[in-house]
Amino acid sequence: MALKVSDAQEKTTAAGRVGAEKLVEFYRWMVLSRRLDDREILLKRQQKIFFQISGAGHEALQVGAGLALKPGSDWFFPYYRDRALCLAVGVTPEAMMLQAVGAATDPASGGRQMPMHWGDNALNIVSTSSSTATQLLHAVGCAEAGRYYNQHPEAAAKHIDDYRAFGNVKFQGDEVVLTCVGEGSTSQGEFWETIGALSNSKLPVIVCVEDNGYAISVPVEVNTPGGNISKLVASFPNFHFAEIDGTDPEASYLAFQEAAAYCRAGHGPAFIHGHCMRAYSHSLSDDDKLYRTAAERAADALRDPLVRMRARLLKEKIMTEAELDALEKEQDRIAAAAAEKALKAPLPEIFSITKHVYSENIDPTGAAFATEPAAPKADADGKAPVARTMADLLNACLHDEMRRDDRIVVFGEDVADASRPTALAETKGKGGVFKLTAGLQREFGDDRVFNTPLAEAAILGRAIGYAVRGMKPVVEIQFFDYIWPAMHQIRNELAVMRWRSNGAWAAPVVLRVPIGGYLTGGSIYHSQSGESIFTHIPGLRVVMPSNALDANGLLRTAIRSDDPVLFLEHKRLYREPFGKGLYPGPDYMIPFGKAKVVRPGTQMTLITYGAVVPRALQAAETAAREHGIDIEVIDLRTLSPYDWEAIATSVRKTSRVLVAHEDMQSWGYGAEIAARIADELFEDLDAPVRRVAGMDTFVAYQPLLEDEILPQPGRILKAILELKSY
Ligand SMILES: Cc1ncc(C[n+]2csc(CCOP(=O)(O)OP(=O)(O)O)c2C)c(N)n1
Ligand SMILES: [Mg+2]
Repeated sequence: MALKVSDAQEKTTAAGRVGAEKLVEFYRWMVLSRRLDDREILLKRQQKIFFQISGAGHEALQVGAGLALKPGSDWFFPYYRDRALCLAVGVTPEAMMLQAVGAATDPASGGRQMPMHWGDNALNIVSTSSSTATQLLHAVGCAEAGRYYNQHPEAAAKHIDDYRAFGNVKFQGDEVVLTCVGEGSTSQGEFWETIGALSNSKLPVIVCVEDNGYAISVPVEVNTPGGNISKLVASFPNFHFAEIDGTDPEASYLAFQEAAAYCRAGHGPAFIHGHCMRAYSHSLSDDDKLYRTAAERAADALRDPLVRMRARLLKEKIMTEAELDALEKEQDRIAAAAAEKALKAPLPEIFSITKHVYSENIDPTGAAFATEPAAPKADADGKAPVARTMADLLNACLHDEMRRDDRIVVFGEDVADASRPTALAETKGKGGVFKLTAGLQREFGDDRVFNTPLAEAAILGRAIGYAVRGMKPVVEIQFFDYIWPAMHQIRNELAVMRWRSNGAWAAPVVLRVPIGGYLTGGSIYHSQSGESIFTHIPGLRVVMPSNALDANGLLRTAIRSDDPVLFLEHKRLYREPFGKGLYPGPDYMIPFGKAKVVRPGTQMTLITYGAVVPRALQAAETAAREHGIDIEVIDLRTLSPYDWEAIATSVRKTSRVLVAHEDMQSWGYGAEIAARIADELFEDLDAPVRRVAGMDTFVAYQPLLEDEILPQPGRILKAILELKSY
């Protein structure tokens, strides 16, 4: 659209630092943004859309940002108010309205997300959630991935035999990542984790705080000690800082230009704090008269960026009243036309609901992931190959896969051999508290294997940022007991990224987590289980091997597949003689959802996984030896998906079922299995489905207590005998 600049422009001497034409362009985008909000508000009142939140009052800051950056080349992790930003970088009014009505053709989410939840592949706008501040960490990972691709362009090549066959990797030498957040959400730990990570790594990320003075009804001084976020962040090294009037589009534009230049030059990140205002309430579900005084609201209204910009264009004789009216009318027409079109768009089909929960491209349960172990090789000195522990074969898998795939990066707490170069040269190196990542940094370098700050949400958030750009982060949470700070990222971001973006974005991260008890002294904070909390999350694969060979094959499947995987490694099994295996070569894979019958039997089915597998086998052997009961023991190996066929086949044969697991019984993993057996195999059962599980408590330090709390072979045997006599 050609810009309409009045002849009056000739007469002005004060068209600002950017020229009259730019000022008019700013105003045009600002008005379009406001008119789209107003149109949505109308539609909401007519009950034609179902939610409305506006960007009113933030337009100047956002237009300045959008026009200063490079659409399709720079990357964007916006906030839910960022309508004007997204318009300025290329999202169409129609696309916005399609989301508001929840149309099938909504390009950001296919009708799955509320309006103002952005996402556009071509424009590098990564799918937005409603969780405030999670997006900041994604921006960090995204910038890290960009830096990595620029230093290793060969890593971007497509490969047909794994997840790299899908998705286009793009990167530009001078790209900048913009992420925005409200001032209230700077209270989140993820904000501070972001500032710390950016400062450390000097990444080209602009963090924009859109400060409208309120977080719903909570004023800024409650969230920000002293009331000014700029003052609080000022001591972080390497940043370019700017605190600006975010109701002035010109000041905003210039500030973003300056920040982008600083980032592109490789000096480090930038922080822009824009003071804007809220022209309307927080959302259409809020009424700010309930918590703001009339005087305050009146004073704020004077700072409305549209009112101020209109006055300026008139005062500086850049546009006449009639020209302004015409411009506004035209934007209103565009908004109305977009709404009209969107209201006629097709709605999503019911059958589409489950699409994109998991990858549509790669099925990790498929035959392509069933390979045979390679024939064992003798050692270099001719000695017969020795069986190796789960820890060894997991470490071997990581080495093999990192050699094969240069998109893999490994990070977490203590996972590097040594962060300091002199220490790396002069010491053996750490390589993880359980040594699972030992030697990876030494072989693959600091940009592929590195320690992170002690911040679990940041590990996950950064991994998501890497993964949306086609990288394969294989990250570690040091102990399952400390996964909880990352839970928000796992539940609301990692698992849902593909579904909420209707398949446009995905985050196939592999998350390795040591889990479980039986440690003698592990106590509450080093012995937790809790897998059922994660199997309850759609979009996430959950794996829990019981032996070295399975661990090796399943980790490889996790890495080569296209879904996020929670890979649970039982600490007690890491170095256990039980379950040692021969190295199966660099291509051994086990499909997900394929259980293993670890002891065939005819009289009872015992379903289990993880560290209960050896305990269940022990109980089964005693049952056979001392009581003549022939038990079939099934190791599920993967918990989501799980092998229903294997369960059903066994239960049809034995008619008696016991489910055993270490995690607590109530609402536990076994409850779902038991319920489904009762539901679908009722006719085949001769007895109720029984469970043996951890007590409904925590794991205690004193071994006497731990032994009682966790299921032991004796308790499993007792349940077997009870069930047999039922
Ligand atoms: C993690 C999280 N907690 C709470 C909410 C509910 N919520 C939505 S917006 C909001 C206030 C955000 O305030 P601010 O960051 O200042 O942004 P603004 O809405 O003012 O633009 C809250 C509490 C949420 N979406 N996410
Ligand atoms: Mg706010």
